[in-house]
Amino acid sequence: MPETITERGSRSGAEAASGPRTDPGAAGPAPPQEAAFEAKIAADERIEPRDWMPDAYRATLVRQIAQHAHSEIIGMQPEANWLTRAPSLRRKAILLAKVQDEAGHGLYLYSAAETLGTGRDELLDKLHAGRQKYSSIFNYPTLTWADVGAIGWLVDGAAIINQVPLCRCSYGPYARAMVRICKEESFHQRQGYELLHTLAHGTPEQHAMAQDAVDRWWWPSLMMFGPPDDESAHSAQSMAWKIKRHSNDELRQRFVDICVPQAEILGLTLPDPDLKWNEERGQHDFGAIDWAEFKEVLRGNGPCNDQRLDRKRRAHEDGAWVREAAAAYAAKRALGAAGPGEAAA
Ligand code: FAQ
Repeated sequence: MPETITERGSRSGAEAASGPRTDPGAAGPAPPQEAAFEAKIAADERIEPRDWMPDAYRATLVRQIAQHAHSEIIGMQPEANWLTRAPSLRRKAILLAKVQDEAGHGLYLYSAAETLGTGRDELLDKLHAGRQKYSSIFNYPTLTWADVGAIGWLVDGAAIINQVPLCRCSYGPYARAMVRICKEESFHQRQGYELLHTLAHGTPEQHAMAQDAVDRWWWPSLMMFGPPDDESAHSAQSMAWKIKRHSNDELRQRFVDICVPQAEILGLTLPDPDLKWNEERGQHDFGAIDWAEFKEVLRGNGPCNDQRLDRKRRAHEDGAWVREAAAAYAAKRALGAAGPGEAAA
């Protein structure tokens, strides 16, 4: 359990108003602690769990961190689908390590959410009830072995672009968790790229399999960055609070610009006839994203939404005995620690 956070960002005790409110949803005069909070944000200092923070800042972090944690855990499923069918012992060992890393990322992130006073059980209950989101990308199927490569190259690649700036997030525990996560994501991206490179330079059938995987994962990867800026409900406030450092469209553009030369080296084509270098902008233009598809996936109607959540719920139920055993063991140890002569084994 996290330590109790005694001083919540409640506005009920607000007395002294000083300066404009930075929390647009907040009513009434600013509480005295708000100025200190804003000064820290302005000075690029970290907000830590015991610091006062506005309720909306806390809620935004819990929402984003929970969605992020759930994505890491649900994101284990598409690749785990290929663990028993990896083409060699080496590939299997690499994939096992990667899938286990994703589980670790989920755990760091649930811990970061706990520092905000929200327990892991509560977040998991919300996920299982369909009341919290996870990334749209994990609702697509992994049809061939090449999909493991495409996920590493594109999905982990997109995750890195999105998450490196989160290492500078204003909330300390989230920012610190992201440092290690990003290092591991870099290895994941490299393994996907190397896998795809091997296939793309193999037999014509292997090349075709790699191309097919890239054709299917390219557009959903662009959707990972979230809705366009003019439809992004949270971006403006999250950027003002320095939770997000860049807008969804900025990061999406950065991803496209990085992928184009990498695709050339792979010898694969990105499935977008409108993709071309724009000399004036110094960036690539790219085609229209199918936002109707994105919205459908978010509504639960993607190709694998039901399967992913069913499997997650089942795994949670199947693991109940582990949680019970761990709790019983912890209670036994606590009892042992409480009095002499009690066995702690
Ligand atoms: N999928 O106002 P915005 C990974 C929702 S980890 C589903 O722009 P925001 C590692 C958004 O929640 C991948 N929902 O929101 C890995 C909001 O809904 P709400 C996950 C999405 O928060 C690799 C609404 O749309 N990464 O891949 C998506 O400012 C391989 C409005 O959107 C993170 O979570 C989406 N793609 O910006 C694991 C990174 N996009 O809450 C295994 C941290 C948006 O109002 C294998 N998160 N929504 O109901 C972020 O950076 C941000 O939360 C964004 C969205 C950029 C995702």
